[in-house]
Amino acid sequence: MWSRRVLLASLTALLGMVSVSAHAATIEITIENLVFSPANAKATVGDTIVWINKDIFAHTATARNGDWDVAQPPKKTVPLVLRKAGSIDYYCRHHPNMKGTIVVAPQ
Ligand SMILES: [Cu+2]
Repeated sequence: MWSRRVLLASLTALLGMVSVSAHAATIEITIENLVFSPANAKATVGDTIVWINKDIFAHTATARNGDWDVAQPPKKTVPLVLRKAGSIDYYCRHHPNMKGTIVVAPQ
């Protein structure tokens, strides 16, 4: 039979796992034919954005407010952990017509 202490320890471990997974989502944004898709994404501080560049061109994901500037080599997947909340407009420095927005909610 399980003692109350063992039961409590198991429950705490279980809750810890649940809260970790609830706070660390990964959001994929594909770059294909010079388009970010989806162009509008929602995330929470601590989440990871993963850009998947399917093009044969180099791109960037450059925040207009200067928060981040992420190089996107051709045919590569590049992650970024979001550290600050806000509505962040970004674009590609090589192709300024490429635009996206990530709305980052506080944790
Ligand atoms: Cu580009």
